[in-house]
Amino acid sequence: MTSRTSLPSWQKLDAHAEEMKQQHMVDLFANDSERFSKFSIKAPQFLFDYSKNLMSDETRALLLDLAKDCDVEGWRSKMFSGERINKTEDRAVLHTALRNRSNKPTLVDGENVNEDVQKALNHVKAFSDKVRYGEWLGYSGECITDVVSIGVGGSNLGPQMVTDALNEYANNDIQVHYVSNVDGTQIANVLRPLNPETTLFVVSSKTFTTSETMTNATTAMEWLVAAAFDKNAIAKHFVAVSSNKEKATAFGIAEENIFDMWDWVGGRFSLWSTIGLPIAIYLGFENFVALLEGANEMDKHFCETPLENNAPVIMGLLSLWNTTFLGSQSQVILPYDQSLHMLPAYLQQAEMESNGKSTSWDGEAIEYTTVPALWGEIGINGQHAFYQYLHQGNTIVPADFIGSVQSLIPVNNHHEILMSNFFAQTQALMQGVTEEQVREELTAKGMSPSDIDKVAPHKVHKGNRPSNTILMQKLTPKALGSLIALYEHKIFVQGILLQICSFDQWGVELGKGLANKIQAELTSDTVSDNLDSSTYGLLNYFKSAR
Ligand code: G6Q
Repeated sequence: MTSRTSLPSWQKLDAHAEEMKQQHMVDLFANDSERFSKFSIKAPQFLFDYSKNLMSDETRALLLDLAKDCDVEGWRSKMFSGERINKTEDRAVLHTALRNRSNKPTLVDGENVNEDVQKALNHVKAFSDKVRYGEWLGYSGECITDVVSIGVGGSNLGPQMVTDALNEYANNDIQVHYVSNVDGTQIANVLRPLNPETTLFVVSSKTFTTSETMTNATTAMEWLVAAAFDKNAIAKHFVAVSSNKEKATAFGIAEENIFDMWDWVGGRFSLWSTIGLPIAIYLGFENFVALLEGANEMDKHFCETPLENNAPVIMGLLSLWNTTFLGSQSQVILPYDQSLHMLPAYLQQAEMESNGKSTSWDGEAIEYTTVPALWGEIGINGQHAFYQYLHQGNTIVPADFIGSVQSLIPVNNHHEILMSNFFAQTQALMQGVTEEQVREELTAKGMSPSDIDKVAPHKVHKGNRPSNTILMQKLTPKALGSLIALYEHKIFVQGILLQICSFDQWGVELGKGLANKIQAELTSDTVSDNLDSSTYGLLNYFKSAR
């Protein structure tokens, strides 16, 4: 395999990065009045401004050369046409087929999957309508008032993030709750106020073997049967979403209550599939479809827009630029929107599980830094906490600021205040505050020169800290669909540039097996002495302190 580092475009970027490290964004803005219009894109559902990055016309041209050298466009066609680009698991990657709104066939091994997708969507519509309109009855003939979605990782984060974000669009006749943690505290707290007669469980697990989910589902079944005094109640209160029908039926879920899923949908890309059932129940099928439509608009933008105006392509390239070439180690996601409070956690999984790897798709060790650690928080809360680090820490953390022109719930002048902070922060991170400015300000306040000498160095902000700004009109199901798809495609582009198989997750699989061995140690009388001394000591302590 030819390493990316041997590409002329990569080598030019390497040398160019050294030059750019000497530049300040303040000068780049001062020398180019067109910078904003040059480095911003009107994408479906939002404006994407990337002008506050340490880049020039030359940087962008070189990055686009790299995208061409890496054949991003060719790989994109392979993904959309159903080629098995998930090489290590030998699978196609077709979450885009789930939101395909055209009749264009999508072929997997020569079979058009559109029909299966439509069938599954019809199933979601019929079932969610029944539950919402009070036609699905529990064992005592009562309508459903609460849905508990049991699942973890990709079978949890997407639906929970979306239902939280779009809460305003629900009519709230039915509440949706989530149980992902095997810590009994969570399920106990969720079940405590609920009435078994009016509670429906959706067990979401692509494999139907994930022990945390199976444990929670078993506890939920016991809770239901203890109240109903009848195992037949399970069929009225349990449905499953899984690609493993056999395991789901063996678990006790009635076959007609199993929603199909396919191996060509990765867990972290699956909210568009039947995994989105809790979304459809909570928000209504029309809103679920609007979410799919928004994502489909982004798919079209990604496929049809030239690379230089293609938002996910530019985002993927900038991530590589900031991380691999300029040396940033982490990236922060800052939504200025209360409803998007789960977005950082969602994107953390999407990006880090996809590209947090150090082996290339040909099985060779990767010699360059791949993706940054992703983290984040609601912007305003972050401002009063970790922004200190963003402004003055001695590592640079590129930031994505996400906000809306219109508030979801306008209250007095809250939105102006919120968004003033939003714009001011991106500006301050870019511009910084020079020592001269600090001295001027303190002098104007009447501070003595000796006091100014003491405090001035602490008030200097170097600036030159990159950020992207994503500005939606308003957080709607369509806009959210488009925003999520933007990040999905950014992650895809990153993977191609880095030569990473973005669609496997061996590090997560490792964790799934590890705990079983320890669980056996916890339930046996003694601890085996072939463990390392730390694990041996900890297990013994835990067992004797119980
Ligand atoms: C996602 C990952 C992982 C997975 C969970 C749950 O891409 O593979 O987060 O979704 O481990 O797996 P199941 O859906 O099989 O229970």
